Amino acid sequence: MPAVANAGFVTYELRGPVAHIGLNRPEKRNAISDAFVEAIAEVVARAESEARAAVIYGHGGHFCAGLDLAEHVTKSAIEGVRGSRRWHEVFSKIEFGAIPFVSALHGAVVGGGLELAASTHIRVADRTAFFALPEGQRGIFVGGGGSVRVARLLGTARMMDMMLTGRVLSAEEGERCSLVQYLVEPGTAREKAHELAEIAASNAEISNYAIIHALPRIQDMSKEDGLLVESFVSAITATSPEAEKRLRDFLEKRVARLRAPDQT
Ligand code: 1HE
Repeated sequence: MPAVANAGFVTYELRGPVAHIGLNRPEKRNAISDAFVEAIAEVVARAESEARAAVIYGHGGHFCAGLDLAEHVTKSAIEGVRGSRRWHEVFSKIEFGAIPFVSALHGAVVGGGLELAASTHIRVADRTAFFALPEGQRGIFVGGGGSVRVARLLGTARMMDMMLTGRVLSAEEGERCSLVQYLVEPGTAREKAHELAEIAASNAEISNYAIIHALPRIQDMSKEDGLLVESFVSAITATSPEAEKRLRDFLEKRVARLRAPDQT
């Protein structure tokens, strides 16, 4: 039986090498309060210590309605800054931690919910998912890393439109705009996310670490700096004992060959 824990706002379950983190405040559409952020931080740390990949999903009808607006209404500017910086820390632990995270999205993926999803490495949406950044309508601004991460996924022009006009993107539009890498039938996002997380979990740990840490950073570098860093990361991963074993497994025909998707 998998270990299941409930840290208040989240459920936690280990399924083989994959930790499942469930946002669990469905009566408030998984809106993220300060205490909720801390619960996420706790289970993310736990997942990193005992799993090789993780899935984040939402209990109830929606993935996440973003920032808890009721709590935010009473905050001063400096409390807002501190709160936003804490979201940055926790979401950066997801983006730049030790293991790959896959988010399984359905229903509302809005505001801070989209920012959370954007900090994961792979996003799987079912066809009920919709995406919005209603910060303009609420009189606020993104504060969970959206101007950095969501803008990089969508491009500034699309994000500008969503923020200024409150435009809601359907799941299909989200896929077309590169917000999500997978689009699946309703109710199947978590299983698909698990399947992908299991595959990622079977990679060499050093490769996953290099992919998670080097790939996004290289995008922020100049072309020449990026190419140099790539060579070093490539050489370090390729000379690990695990790489040697995996390369031999391929050369000595012990592992399956790649095939076109329709031939598998
Ligand atoms: C909330 C929140 C919330 C729901 N904070 N309480 N996010 C938003 O602007 C999205 C606001 N939420 C919605 O548009 C809708 O609630 C949903 C589309 C997500 C779901 O609709 P629905 O009809 O299923 O639920 P509901 O009736 O609107 O909400 C159920 C309850 O959840 C209700 O509380 P109740 O006490 O009346 O039962 C809602 O008030 C509550 N609820 N969403 C607080 N977000 C780090 S900066 C990030 C900035 C942002 O994230 S801005 C975007 C905020």
